[in-house]
Amino acid sequence: MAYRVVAAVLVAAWLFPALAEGAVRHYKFSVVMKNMTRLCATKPIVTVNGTFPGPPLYAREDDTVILRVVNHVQYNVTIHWHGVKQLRTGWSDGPAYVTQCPIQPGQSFIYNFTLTGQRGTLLWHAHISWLRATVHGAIVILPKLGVPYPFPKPHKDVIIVLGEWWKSDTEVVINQAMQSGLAPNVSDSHTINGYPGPFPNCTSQGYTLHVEAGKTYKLRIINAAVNDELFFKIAGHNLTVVEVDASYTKPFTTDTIFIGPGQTTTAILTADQPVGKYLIAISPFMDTVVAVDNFTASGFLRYKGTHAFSATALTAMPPQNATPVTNTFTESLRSLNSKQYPAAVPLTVDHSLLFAIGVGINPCATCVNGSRAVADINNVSFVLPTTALLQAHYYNISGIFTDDFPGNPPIPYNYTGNTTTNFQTTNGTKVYRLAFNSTVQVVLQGTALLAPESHPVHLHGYNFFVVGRGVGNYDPLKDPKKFNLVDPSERNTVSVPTGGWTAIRFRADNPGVWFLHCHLEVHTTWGLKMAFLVDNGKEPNQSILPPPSDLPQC
Ligand SMILES: *[C@@H]1O[C@H](CO)[C@@H](O)[C@H](O)[C@H]1NC(C)=O
Ligand SMILES: *[C@@H]1O[C@H](CO)[C@@H](O)[C@H](O)[C@H]1NC(C)=O
Ligand SMILES: *[C@@H]1O[C@H](CO)[C@@H](O)[C@H](O)[C@H]1NC(C)=O
Ligand SMILES: *[C@@H]1O[C@H](CO)[C@@H](O)[C@H](O)[C@H]1NC(C)=O
Ligand SMILES: *[C@@H]1O[C@H](CO)[C@@H](O)[C@H](O)[C@H]1NC(C)=O
Ligand SMILES: *[C@@H]1O[C@H](CO)[C@@H](O)[C@H](O)[C@H]1NC(C)=O
Ligand SMILES: *[C@@H]1O[C@H](CO)[C@@H](O)[C@H](O)[C@H]1NC(C)=O
Ligand SMILES: *[C@@H]1O[C@H](CO)[C@@H](O)[C@H](O)[C@H]1NC(C)=O
Ligand SMILES: *[C@@H]1O[C@H](CO)[C@@H](O)[C@H](O)[C@H]1NC(C)=O
Ligand SMILES: *[C@@H]1O[C@H](CO)[C@@H](O)[C@H](O)[C@H]1NC(C)=O
Ligand SMILES: *[C@@H]1O[C@H](CO)[C@@H](O)[C@H](O)[C@H]1NC(C)=O
Ligand SMILES: *[C@@H]1O[C@H](CO)[C@@H](O)[C@H](O)[C@H]1NC(C)=O
Ligand SMILES: [Cu+2]
Repeated sequence: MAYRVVAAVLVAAWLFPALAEGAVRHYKFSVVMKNMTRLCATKPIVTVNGTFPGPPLYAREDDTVILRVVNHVQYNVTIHWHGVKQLRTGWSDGPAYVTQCPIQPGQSFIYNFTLTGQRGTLLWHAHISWLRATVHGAIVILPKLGVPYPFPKPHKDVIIVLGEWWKSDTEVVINQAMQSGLAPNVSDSHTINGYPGPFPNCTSQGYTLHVEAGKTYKLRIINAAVNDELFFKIAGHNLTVVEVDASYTKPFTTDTIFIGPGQTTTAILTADQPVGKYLIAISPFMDTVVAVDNFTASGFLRYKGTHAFSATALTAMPPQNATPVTNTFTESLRSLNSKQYPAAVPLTVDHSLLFAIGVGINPCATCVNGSRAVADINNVSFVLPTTALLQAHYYNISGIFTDDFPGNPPIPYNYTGNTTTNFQTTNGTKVYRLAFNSTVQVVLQGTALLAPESHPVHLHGYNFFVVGRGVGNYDPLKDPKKFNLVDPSERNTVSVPTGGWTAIRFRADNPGVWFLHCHLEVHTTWGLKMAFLVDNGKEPNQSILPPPSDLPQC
């Protein structure tokens, strides 16, 4: 296995020697307020360059991106390049108070990173408070020049960004919830490339995808929603999934895409149906009692030559609680694992961790019910520091964090049972320390305290392999026997099933401080987050680079 990996790398280097060095791409993102009308109401929103979704970022594998963010709004801002591995460039990762202090009003910061070993679709988004609701956009990583896709090249590339829209200001929504201790209001609609489609009592625009019969389209589908896992469907058409989270997959065909916040799915659409108009729709997945925005956003797939008044072919969305649809989709995902793109799954494990993840309740004298909703990993509700963790680590500043994050729940219990104890969590700013190049397995175990819920968990700085998943409690004796260590899906965000578990593996070969958190923003806000601190290796090219001179200070 190891020999095959080395051989493939050597062959690639021999075939494409002149292309090892990428180009430099310069970008500027201006963060500005913009009045935007949706659902027949207008409000000012934070944007990049005045657009919603924001501008796409295009680059090739091996390119270096030099991207200057200028903050013209009254909020602190940071931007995260979601899924970009940031090898040794943690300073450019973006989560506020983890890898950097915020870019304050009137300030700017240059993000500087190289796209290594990844190709496909990712997303960028603000990573502070709830600004990512409107500050997000696509990242498209094209293959190196001359390197083909491992599938027939489609006629056209199409970016499809899914989002969520609140009529209220989203900063007010989350601030209100943090004061009351209650769950934040759900959004008023979902959006497809910024548009909700028909809305009750509002003639609202919908997104239209124009196609020509006989042609193929590469849909780069991105879930940039704040709190909702979504189903995506196009009436009358199947989709062939070829890549998720900028990793090629074995192609498989489905009529429904299941996609969590922070995830991306690239799928090929063939315009093989009679000329006409077909509904594109997204609806939420929620298989427990938690409130969710139940609005189905819609748009059209429109063939060239469609008559102006032709009827739209409709489609039935899966029921909101369609767990089997999510299982079928998730279990169909496999790494391509070809000679050129091998799946480097760690076969041994240096750190075997069990993270119990869920929501709880803590007392709060000033809150509406005398208590507040919280979320945690292994009973720790993570509290962000006031200096970035990476700076504290790099400059050896003590008192900012401790490196005693628990690798297991402090008191084992029936995680998916109906226990009524253990609701309370502790506060902490704790990291889990890893030696350079050690291998890690994390079993993400959903808990059923309050309500069990599906959590799309995101790791910064790495892709991981999803080696196993199941319902109920993880069984450390039986379940590893069923792990897929050959071609498991490789990604940066995985949906842990409601009342179940997911096992991931990665090799800690990127030094720095790397955030791990639920990508439902409400749970992140409540504390379902932690960080890995990965020490430098011994070789000079195994150390984090020095911080950029314009790194914002707290
Ligand atoms: C954003 O706007 C600035 C001008 O304010 C412009 O220089 C820059 O090229 C724009 N960026 C993109 C990605 O369109
Ligand atoms: C939004 O519209 C309001 C009311 O017309 C106006 O006062 C405000 O300046 C506008 N904001 C922006 C960013 O254009
Ligand atoms: C980007 O980072 C590289 C080192 O990784 C450095 O050589 C280069 O000067 C940086 N560019 C800018 C514009 O900061
Ligand atoms: C949230 O919903 C409650 C109840 O409907 C409402 O009173 C409140 O104004 C809403 N908050 C925001 C920020 O929209
Ligand atoms: C739509 O408008 C009608 C008539 O004004 C009203 O009765 C109905 O409650 C409205 N529906 C919604 C969802 O606002
Ligand atoms: C979609 O795929 C399913 C299962 O392979 C097949 O039964 C169906 O006919 C396909 N539909 C279209 C429109 O190609
Ligand atoms: C969506 O939720 C609202 C409020 O809970 C409810 O009144 C409405 O019937 C729901 N709509 C659908 C389509 O389920
Ligand atoms: C955990 O609780 C569930 C639900 O009550 C129950 O079905 C299961 O048997 C329990 N597991 C253990 C190990 O006690
Ligand atoms: C937990 O579930 C068991 C079996 O379903 C039931 O007998 C018991 O009453 C439940 N306990 C609580 C606290 O709901
Ligand atoms: C935990 O941290 C939160 C801030 O994130 C704070 O409001 C709360 O008082 C803290 N609780 C305790 C027990 O320290
Ligand atoms: C990491 O460890 C693996 C397995 O021991 C080894 O093959 C690899 O060369 C190491 N990588 C680095 C960068 O040290
Ligand atoms: C912006 O960030 C700075 C540095 O962390 C902090 O002192 C300030 O309070 C923040 N401002 C707001 C409005 O949160
Ligand atoms: Cu969550």
